[in-house]
Amino acid sequence: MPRLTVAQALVTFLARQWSERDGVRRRLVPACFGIFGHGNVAGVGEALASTDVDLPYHLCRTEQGMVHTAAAYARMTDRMSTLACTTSIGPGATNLVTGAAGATINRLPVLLLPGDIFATRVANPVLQELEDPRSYDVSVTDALRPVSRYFDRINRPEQLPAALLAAMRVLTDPVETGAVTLALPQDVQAEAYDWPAELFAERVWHVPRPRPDRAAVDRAARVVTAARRPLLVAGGGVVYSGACDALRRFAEAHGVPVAETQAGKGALPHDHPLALGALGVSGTTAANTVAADADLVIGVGTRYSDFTTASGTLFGDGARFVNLNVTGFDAAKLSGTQVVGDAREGLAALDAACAGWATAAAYRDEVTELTRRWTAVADAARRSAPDARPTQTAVIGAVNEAAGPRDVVVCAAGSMPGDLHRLWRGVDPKSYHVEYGYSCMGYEIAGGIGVKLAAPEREVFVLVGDGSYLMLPSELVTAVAEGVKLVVVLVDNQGFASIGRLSESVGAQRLGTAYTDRAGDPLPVDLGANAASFGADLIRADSTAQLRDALARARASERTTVVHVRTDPMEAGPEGGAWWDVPVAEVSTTAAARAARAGYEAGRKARRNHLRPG
Ligand SMILES: Cc1ncc(C[n+]2csc(CCOP(=O)(O)OP(=O)(O)O)c2C)c(N)n1
Ligand SMILES: [Mg+2]
Repeated sequence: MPRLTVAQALVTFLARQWSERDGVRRRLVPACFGIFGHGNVAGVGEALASTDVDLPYHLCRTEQGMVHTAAAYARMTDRMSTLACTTSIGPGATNLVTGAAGATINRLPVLLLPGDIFATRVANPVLQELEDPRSYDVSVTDALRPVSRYFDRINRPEQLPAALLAAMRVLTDPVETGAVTLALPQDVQAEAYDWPAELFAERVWHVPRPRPDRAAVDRAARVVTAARRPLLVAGGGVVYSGACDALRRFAEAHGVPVAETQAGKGALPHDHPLALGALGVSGTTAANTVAADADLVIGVGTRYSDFTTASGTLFGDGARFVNLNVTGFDAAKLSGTQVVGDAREGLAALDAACAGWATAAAYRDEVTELTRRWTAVADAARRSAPDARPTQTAVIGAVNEAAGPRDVVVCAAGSMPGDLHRLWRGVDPKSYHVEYGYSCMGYEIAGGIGVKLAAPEREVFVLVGDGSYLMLPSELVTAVAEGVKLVVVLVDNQGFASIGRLSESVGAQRLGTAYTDRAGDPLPVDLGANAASFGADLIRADSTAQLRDALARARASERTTVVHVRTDPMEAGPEGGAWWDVPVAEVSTTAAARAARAGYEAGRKARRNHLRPG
């Protein structure tokens, strides 16, 4: 019966957890990120310092950032591995909420270990305690409940073993995974207990590949083989399941074109004859045209966000849906025929059940022609003259060309995710890492750290807007301190190009979307100098030729390098013509808003119910 504190037991346990799928074993929680305060320094902090186990500690600069880092790490490992995040009580704990929501929405495992107020309550109110007059049972960590897929508060040592097992199960369950929170009252963390030795045995969490029900596959095959204009929508689940080869086999055997969501991008190599590329609001004309006329949508591993369905306007009234998803919750969407199971297993089963069926050559020729037309548009957008200031889409073209096929591009918010979705060309799904479930400004650098830690052999290009940079630049210091090499391309357009454009389209007149002083003049702010002051190497690029040179140097360097490039916020890249539902003021004193409202009402008429029984 080893006698350890709760925190020492926790750390010892975590160092002995493994995940396994397809015979590949890896550490489930190989490292811990954190920031210490009075709520965890004597508990988890002491345990990490004194316990002789393999659980390296990394100091981050913001709690939100470390959750993004953990989520990115999990995404990069196809959810087989994640990082633990330890915080103090109070603001350290609540700083986790945004990252936790992002992880849960993106269905990515992260393990959060916030400190909490005394379980004994003898010292309360402690520094940073909420003090809810209705109940002393409430603490700020309760804010993590709705954004956690498992939440527990360890009020007694005896509660720890069952909570740990439950936490590991949720982290490794593809159906339930997301943020897992174990709130740790600061007195309990330091309390000693005689633990059963079995708690610390090595444990392997087998990540299942649930096979879909035979009858469900047969039902789906009947729907699929009746289709003439099918479209397969590949979501993130295809990538996490390692189903890209199965997807390609299915598409080729049956002549089904494939469009991709943000998380599914790269499921097929960009130059595959059946690859339509990006779908939806951030999609291409090719994918969106095929979607509009599709009589069947086969959604694989997608949650059908509004960006994918163009807020319910993308697919026609006559479209039927077959949804293959590991979660019944997603499979049931749009009233689809449900196939609940692992994407790889499900695609193989559906492939066999559809044997002998294929689309007509004329349909595939249409796909080829639409793709050819979009590619010409994209080619033009990805270029700009060598001595000219690059457009944002030319920045993307330059980064894409500077990056090797296995290098990774990371982005999350602003106008770049849409341009990237449409214009980035990759052959490896792991080379495209755009967080677009939560589209959280500030994810970029922190996420880049997680990507690089999970795949140190790859170069990581973080594309970050000036707005997103200002939200969480501090994680650049973490990258420098931890020796995690990033190439950060800081695309500075002096404000919010994305929201500026959106603001104009809804009649809000770009209010508050440009970084200027009260008089409307440019600010004396130098973000490049800011990055250099954090210890990153800085290269400024004022022309496309300089940008190409800067990217090559940054890639070759061993140090984190920021390439600072200025762009024009009024320049927009080519779009795919899909609608997005952002409700416009129903009454307004301005003509701009009234005109926008008329456009909005016309737009929403195209929304379909998609209630036809699957
Ligand atoms: C944390 C957070 N706050 C607000 C938003 C809403 N939002 C989306 S994009 C954006 C502006 C992003 O600015 P920048 O990074 O400079 O990119 P740009 O739009 O200029 O391309 C804002 C405010 C968000 N996505 N995340
Ligand atoms: Mg900007």
